[in-house]
Amino acid sequence: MNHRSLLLWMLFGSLLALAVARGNSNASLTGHVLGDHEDLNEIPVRYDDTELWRIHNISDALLWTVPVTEIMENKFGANIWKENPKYVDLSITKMQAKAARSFLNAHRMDTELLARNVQDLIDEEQLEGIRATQAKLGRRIRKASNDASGMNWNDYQSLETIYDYMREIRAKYPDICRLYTIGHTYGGRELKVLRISENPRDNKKIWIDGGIHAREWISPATVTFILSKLMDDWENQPKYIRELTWYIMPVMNPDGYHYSRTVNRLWRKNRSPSTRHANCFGVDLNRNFDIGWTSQGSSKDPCSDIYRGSAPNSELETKAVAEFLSKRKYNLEAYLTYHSYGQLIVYPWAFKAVKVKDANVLQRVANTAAERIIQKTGTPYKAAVTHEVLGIAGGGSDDWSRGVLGVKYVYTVELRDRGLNGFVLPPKYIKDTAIEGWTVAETVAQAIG
Ligand code: 0X9
Ligand code: ZN
Repeated sequence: MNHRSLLLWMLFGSLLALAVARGNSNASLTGHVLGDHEDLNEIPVRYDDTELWRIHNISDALLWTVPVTEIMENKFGANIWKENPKYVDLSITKMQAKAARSFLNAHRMDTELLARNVQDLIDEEQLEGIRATQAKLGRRIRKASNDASGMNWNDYQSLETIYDYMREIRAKYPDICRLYTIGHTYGGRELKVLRISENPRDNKKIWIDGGIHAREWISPATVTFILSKLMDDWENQPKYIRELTWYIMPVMNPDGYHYSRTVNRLWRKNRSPSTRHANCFGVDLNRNFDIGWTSQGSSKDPCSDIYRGSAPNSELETKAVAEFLSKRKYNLEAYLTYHSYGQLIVYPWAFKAVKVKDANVLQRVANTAAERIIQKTGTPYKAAVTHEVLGIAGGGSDDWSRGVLGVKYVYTVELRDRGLNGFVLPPKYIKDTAIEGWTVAETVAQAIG
């Protein structure tokens, strides 16, 4: 066998091992039976011959009421990655590219090519993760590490590893931890929240979630990292951290997360079926909360990536979180939700073009977080009111926690990057990005005081 084919075989072997590792079914998590549409029957979606574009100057087109994203989605089969008042990022097949480009040119919009082949981004992400994990395994054999869950931040982790890690933390610190199953998903997976508290009755509370959107893998990685930062050295944490009750939910959308890891890397929504369209699945959980639900920025179409659902709280995930938090709104001072991408720290409102009345306080705390991030990792984050930088959208968890529960410090953090890799952020950036997420949590905890 020559050198080249040996390399190819090694690559094939690695990918096979990964497929087995990543496909580790979640059935063992709850003993649930997989639904008939679920991943066991599905062939993984590939993004060969798919480009990543940024479309500039969309504001003129929107003024002329040309619904750019809708047209790109429905007419040219594009997958919208990011939409804001300045630009739209999307992936589109090479086959559709020519027609789409002439449509955009006709409406005076420019396209910038961000990546030539999305599948390459996905493959590189996978390979890098495998290599990093193997390097760690090598070290582990020598060091005989005792972390049972196998949790680490060299690569993105499965739902099973994340849940095992939560159990491990609970087992290590039983006096201050409580692990809740706050509900189940359509696919039967558990919705898990870990509470950390020395005084649950009197402490002020902070809630942190991740993984609302399936493909934003850096989000659960960051939220689990926040958990590790808290717990690895709990006794030596400053008072303003130890005197809070922390609620941590790393994955609000476990069905979507698992689906994104096994079938379609770019999946965004949950996986509940639609009664209207046999072939369309999923609701955008960040459009399903009961605030400004019918406002702009979400869709009535079950096939859309920003489908708002059949009613507010129609989804099991939304309902479980809303019920859990509504019962605990007393002393709830902060609601932090981690997404990607864009490097933004944004605060309400999103459902209307108005700022909350204490916007200056929220802006100040967010600025402090952004300054500290620059000092730590050198990454620029922009702090702003949501509707200004991301456009108007109803049904978001952030607006709901402020508008319905009255939480003061409400932030959505859009983690790295700014579009170079988008959702497919190479694993080598996980740790620094997670430090950035942790810095926001630390700064908000300090502001609560
Ligand atoms: O659109 C979203 O839900 C978030 N952006 S993402 O690209 N991660 O999907 C931003 C959420 C901001 N808040 C609300 N729209 N309420
Ligand atoms: Zn998101």
